[in-house]
Amino acid sequence: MKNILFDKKEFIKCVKENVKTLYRKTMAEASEQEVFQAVSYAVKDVIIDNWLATQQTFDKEDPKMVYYMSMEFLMGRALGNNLINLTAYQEVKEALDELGFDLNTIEDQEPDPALGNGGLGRLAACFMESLATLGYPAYGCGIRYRYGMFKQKIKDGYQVEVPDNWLKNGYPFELRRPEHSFEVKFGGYVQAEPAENGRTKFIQKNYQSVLAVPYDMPIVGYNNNMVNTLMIWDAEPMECFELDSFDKGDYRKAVEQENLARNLVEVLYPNDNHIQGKELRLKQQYFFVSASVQRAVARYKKYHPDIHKLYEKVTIQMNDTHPTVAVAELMRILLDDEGLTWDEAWAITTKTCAYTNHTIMAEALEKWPIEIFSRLLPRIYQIVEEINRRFLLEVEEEYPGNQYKKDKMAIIHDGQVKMAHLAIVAGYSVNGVARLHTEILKNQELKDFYELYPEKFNNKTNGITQRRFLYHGNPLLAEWVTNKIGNDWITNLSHMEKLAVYVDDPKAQQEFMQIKYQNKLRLAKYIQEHNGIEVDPRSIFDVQVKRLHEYKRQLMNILHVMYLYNKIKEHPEMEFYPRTFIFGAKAAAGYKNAKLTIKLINSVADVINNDASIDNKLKVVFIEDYKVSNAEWIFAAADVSEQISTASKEASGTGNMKFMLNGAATIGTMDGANVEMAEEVGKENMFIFGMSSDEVIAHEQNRDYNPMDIFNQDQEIRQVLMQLINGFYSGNDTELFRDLYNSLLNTQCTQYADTYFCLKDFRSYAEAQERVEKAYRDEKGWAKLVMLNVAHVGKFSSDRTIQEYVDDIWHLDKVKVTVTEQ
Ligand code: Z2T
Repeated sequence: MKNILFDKKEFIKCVKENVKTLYRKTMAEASEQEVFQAVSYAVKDVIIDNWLATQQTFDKEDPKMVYYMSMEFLMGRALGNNLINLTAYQEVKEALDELGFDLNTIEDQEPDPALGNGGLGRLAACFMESLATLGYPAYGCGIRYRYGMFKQKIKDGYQVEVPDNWLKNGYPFELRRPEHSFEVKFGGYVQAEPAENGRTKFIQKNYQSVLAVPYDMPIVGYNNNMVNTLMIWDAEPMECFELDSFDKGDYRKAVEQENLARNLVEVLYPNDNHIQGKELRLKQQYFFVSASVQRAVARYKKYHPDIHKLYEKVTIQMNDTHPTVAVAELMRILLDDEGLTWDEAWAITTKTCAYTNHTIMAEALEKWPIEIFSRLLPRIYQIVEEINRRFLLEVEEEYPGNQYKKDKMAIIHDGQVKMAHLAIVAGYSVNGVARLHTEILKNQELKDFYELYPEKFNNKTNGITQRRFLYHGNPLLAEWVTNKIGNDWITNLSHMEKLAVYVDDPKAQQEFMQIKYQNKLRLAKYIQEHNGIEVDPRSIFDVQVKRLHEYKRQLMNILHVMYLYNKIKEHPEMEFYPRTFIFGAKAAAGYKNAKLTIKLINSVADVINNDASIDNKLKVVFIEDYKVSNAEWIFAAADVSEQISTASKEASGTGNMKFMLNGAATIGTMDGANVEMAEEVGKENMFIFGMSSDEVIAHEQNRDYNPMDIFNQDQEIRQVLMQLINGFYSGNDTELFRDLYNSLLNTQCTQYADTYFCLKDFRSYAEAQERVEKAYRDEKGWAKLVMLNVAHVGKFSSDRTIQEYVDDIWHLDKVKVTVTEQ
């Protein structure tokens, strides 16, 4: 087996050679960025052999494949994790040491490919990694955005968005594959023409088109030679001579097509759990979906004569409704290109496509105005109309004369195309991402569809990959775990259970907490360097990192900090265990209250961090530019994990699992996957508070909650709220935080005051925080509690999640890859 990584000498030679050919430099002259590139190309060399071998295995064994279609893949840096999965991390570290470079510093040179917003995109990345590690054939399909998630700067306490030009130095782990390009057509009109077989042919005329060119990124499985592919599509202008003959020499159109190609993949929409309904976004969706479905069908046809059995070799998972045009695109290909009848095409499509729902937040449900949809995708719109027409006949049959049902369930209604309805009707599986979330889908949001198609609904509780979030992110703890229980946990996280025997062992407890302390030092240094704030590593690190959204209640967290500060000021003698409240969050650029919450956190930090009178009992830190790479350090250093969404609103959460894996205790509501975490580790080993989802839903339905009652009765809450509008944290500017105050209390300004029940849950939250403090003071008790959390984290590996998708939805077979010299 040729594998330079296992030969230190060869590897060093290869890196030197790369520096020479890429930059005409010696190692001594090369910059860290250049060394990063040289090392990455050396690593890619090894990956390529495994990648080739994997593709050859696919060609030979002809396995079924999943095409995981997602607008977002939040991959994070590749170098470190590729080395880990090649089991070459240690060797390469030593080789670089010999060359006088530190691997961590070299890893730091890699841009953080941030082609996603938050949970949904990071889940897709964890899934790709688990699929490769478990040996399942998979393609990820997405968009190669020129600019990913914006970089966040904090200026004067405000978020400033800076473009993320992640490709500027060239990205070593991608491969352009122009030979797999496809044309994607937009606009124009559809002409019906009689076909030879007596049927009608539908031809799109006077359209504009772009060329979709895939870039492949390798997805390296752990220690198994498997390398799957993430194909992300770039848009290039079609060559002029390929214009419709009618349009030849049409200069204006040629320029338009160039612009279309340039704009299409320019930037990721930076909204998490919210849609803007922009035409360009629909273009992006159809662009990557059409190219991916064309590629899937082409690959199938290369080996299989009978298109009717497509579903035996191809399954398409739609990551939320964003890629739902896939069902209509597949219908179009089967009808128009393959010449099948409607019934034949429908039979295939409904056995091929499956849908995952990630939210019940109303503002995230995709509904496209038919004006935009039909103008941009005229043929696709025709097909959706026909799907809708036939579906409504089915509803009529099931519920004769029930117009109300039809209006509620229609795919096209009220001038809009409802993508979730399309996905459910055309898909063979509908899944939620945590048990509670799936139950809410079945019993509330999608009740009508559940009653019509109960067999389609299933739950797949999310998971995370321990290779990134423990092995790579927390090497000290990873090594400790391996010393205690061996290294089976790397590919089977349920082995963590074996740590349970150590939870009462004083030596093990001490080792565990010492590692936590080291990780806190590492983060404290990062904070010192990036924020200029000195934090005490012995204080409780209480962390909320996630996208900024009102339902996630960062506002409740900071209001509680303000409340604590008031208490400490009023009762300086009071016992109080020093705490560092750490936040990290990006707000969508147009989300006013979210951005104002960031400003509030920074303003509170300014006041509290500079008040010498409180004796460093409280510190508040806002970490700039929260992203996958610094997340790994943050999880490793956390004592307390804030998972405090209004119950029913967080579909699952995945940060919660990453904290648990790294030995933090959760303070949280009974929401999303927190419910299942409590089931695994026991409620007594978490700090649960707040209303249940049933209580929240009841208040929403009865509209019987008035936050003014709390404001009037609770003096301490009232004091905190007044501090939002009396200039206490805003240099006497009483208006700066007025909108936040209004969002909590004023029904004139928002439809419902305190939509997310921050004040309603406040007391229960504060009380849970007191329990946290009390528990933390008991050193042994705390060590035991967090060790129990780690011991019971097994369920939350994305390996388990993927195995469930495979067993219940995809039905894939594992392949084994052996590498021979090429
Ligand atoms: C997103 O990150 C999530 C849901 C969305 O619904 C959109 C985005 Cl960009 C359309 C998150 C959920 O909020 C979170 O609870 C969940 O853990 C994550 O998806 C992965 O399922």
